[in-house]
Amino acid sequence: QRNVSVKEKFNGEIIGIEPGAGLMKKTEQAIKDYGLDFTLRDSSSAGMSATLANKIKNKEWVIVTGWTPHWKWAAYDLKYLEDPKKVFGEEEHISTIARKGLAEDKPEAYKILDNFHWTPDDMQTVMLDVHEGMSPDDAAKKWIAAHRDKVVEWTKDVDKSAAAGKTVKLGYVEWDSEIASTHVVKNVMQDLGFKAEATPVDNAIMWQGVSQGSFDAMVSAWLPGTHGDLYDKVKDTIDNLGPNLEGAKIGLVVPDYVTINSIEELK
Ligand code: PBE
Repeated sequence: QRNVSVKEKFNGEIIGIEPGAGLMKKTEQAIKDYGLDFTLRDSSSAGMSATLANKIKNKEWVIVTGWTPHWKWAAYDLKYLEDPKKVFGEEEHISTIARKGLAEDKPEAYKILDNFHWTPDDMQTVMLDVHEGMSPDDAAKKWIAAHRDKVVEWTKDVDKSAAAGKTVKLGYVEWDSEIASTHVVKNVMQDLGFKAEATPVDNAIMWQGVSQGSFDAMVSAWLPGTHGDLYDKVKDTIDNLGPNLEGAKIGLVVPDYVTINSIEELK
């Protein structure tokens, strides 16, 4: 019997997500830099998760474009493939970005955005509830109710009378992690009386929207690597409020039962 190659075990493919994601560009780069004969499949965050679930059910080999924080780490035994060339970078953080002028126009909204800061565990809790069927708003409300101390920190200097009825437009992409963070911030703002809206868009449009002022802010900037190219394009026309979460990561992810450990072994 013929030995099945590593490439064949994975069907020669890597299961991707939305085409505009930073992770997709980094994966194309990894295919080049490591000289891999693999095809990166466009999908969506939900499609990637569905394929991962199916493959794991059948104990088949699969590679997905993956990241942390994400509920999949709580649901399955998974590992990142080592990346000795560091194409996917090392530790990432998620930053909050506002449009220029927001601090002057809506200082109370700006304060909340500037104070917003939580942990990978916090984010994963909200993501898991959404994964298990809760609506993003309900999962956000549940987290807010259970973490009053943090919310009080974020909102401590906010003058409610100045917030009442003011619109705040948040842009985000429908990645599980950003569905979680954006809905938490939106609900915190709504609880204070803001008319906060969260609009899902493509990654490039999210960055452009904040830079051109059609969005007030976003809490979804993965830096320094994942969105580094998008950030460089607009860094002079936005207001970077700094990290809202540390300890994020991106890379190629496989189930634990896959017996290779490094991207090098895909050759
Ligand atoms: N992600 C989740 C995004 C950023 C947040 C890692 C899928 C991306 O690759 O752009």
